[in-house]
Amino acid sequence: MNTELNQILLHPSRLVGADLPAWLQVGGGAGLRNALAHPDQIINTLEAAGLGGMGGAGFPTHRKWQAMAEAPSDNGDRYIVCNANEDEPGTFKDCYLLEHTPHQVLEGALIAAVATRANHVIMYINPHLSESLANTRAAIAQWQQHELFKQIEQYLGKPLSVNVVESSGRYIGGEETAVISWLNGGFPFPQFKPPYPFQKGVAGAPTLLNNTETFANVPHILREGADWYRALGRANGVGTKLYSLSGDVLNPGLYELPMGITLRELIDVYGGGMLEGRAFKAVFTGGPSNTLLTAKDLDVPLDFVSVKERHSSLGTGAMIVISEGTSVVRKVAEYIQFFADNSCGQCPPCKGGTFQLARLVERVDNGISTDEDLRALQNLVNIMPGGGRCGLITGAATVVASSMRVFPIEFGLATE
Ligand code: L3W
Repeated sequence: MNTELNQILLHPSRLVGADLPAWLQVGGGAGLRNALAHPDQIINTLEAAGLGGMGGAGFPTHRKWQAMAEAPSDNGDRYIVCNANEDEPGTFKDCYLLEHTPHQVLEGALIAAVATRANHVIMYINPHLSESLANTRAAIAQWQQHELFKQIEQYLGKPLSVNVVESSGRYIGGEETAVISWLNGGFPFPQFKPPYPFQKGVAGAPTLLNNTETFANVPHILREGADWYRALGRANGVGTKLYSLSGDVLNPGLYELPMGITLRELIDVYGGGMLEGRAFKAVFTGGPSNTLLTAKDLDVPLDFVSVKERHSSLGTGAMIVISEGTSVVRKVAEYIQFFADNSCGQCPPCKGGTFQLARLVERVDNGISTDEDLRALQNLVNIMPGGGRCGLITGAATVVASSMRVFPIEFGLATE
């Protein structure tokens, strides 16, 4: 058996579903107990562990939690939000966690409540994920009957509410300020930052919003310690990462592996290699809104720092592999159409820009693009980045710019 696969979050013994006694038998609850014993040490431990946000940005978790812990609240209310909107192409990890091991996610969110003295926890879940919703609801009810939950309330000096809120099911509803908009009763429109959620979040109160996978790591770090967690990683990575592997590989699927394994190892050892007879061509990273990785990047360690050094991004850990013979233009046309359809429409450069990108890439794919179309595409990808309230516009431009640069012939661009 490969001991590096599914060691922590997806360890088979921990996939117990909504069964709290079973979770407590496999080490569950120990992290929360340690957190309650030394609440002032929680954030330091996360800093020493080097945990980063798993929703795509890799932002240091301890910095976000510290900002939240220090944020004043007018009426004493403070919110934790676990983001399980998960709707981007190629990412399928958060739904798996909530379906198969909801207690570890909830324990992480409860530890966050202790660390930042929050009295509300909201599990924000995509309504399409029916099993995740059902198991999370069942798991919450179980925690609420447990003595550890009462200890948290004693520590806080007030009741702790834990609720599931179904998101709108829209892609854009996963962006953190759009989450806040929805939870405050509006359409999930992203907003300019600052203010960050810790400054003005749900009901105007300080709010800590993390991805589901980020919370799932926390109980283990609090149970086993920061050094243990760091040592699990390779290269610039710490801990483990859930990689959503899809596309032209023999064994697509969800793999928990040391953060920092190479792209080659992920594809060849865990993905079983490329589909028979196919050669590797490129990877869209989740996303898919980043610079493409190509054959020269096969030995890049898949951690936030190393992938950034290649001018791309690890993103959510989604790796969509394509092979020689697969049209990059066709794939890009599909993703850009997705972004155009999902642009919320608040920012004209995004709504118009993604619409034009989709139209032009489709023309390239249909073999009817003109030189003028290609110049328009080039111009758009230059002017669009940063032109909206959220990252959608930048992601869409980045993936087109990158594919034009790496595969100019497929776009009908002359090469030198
Ligand atoms: C405290 C400060 N907190 C920033 C927080 C901020 C946020 C996090 C990351 O991007 C990425 C993007 C997509 N004090 C802070 C602070 N923060 N400064 O840190 O910040 P930012 O702005 O990079 O966050 P973001 O806009 O959430 C996320 C990539 O993820 N992505 C997107 C996935 C989309 C979905 C979806 O919509 N369902 O999952 C995928 O890879 O490209 O790079 O929390 O508040 N001084």
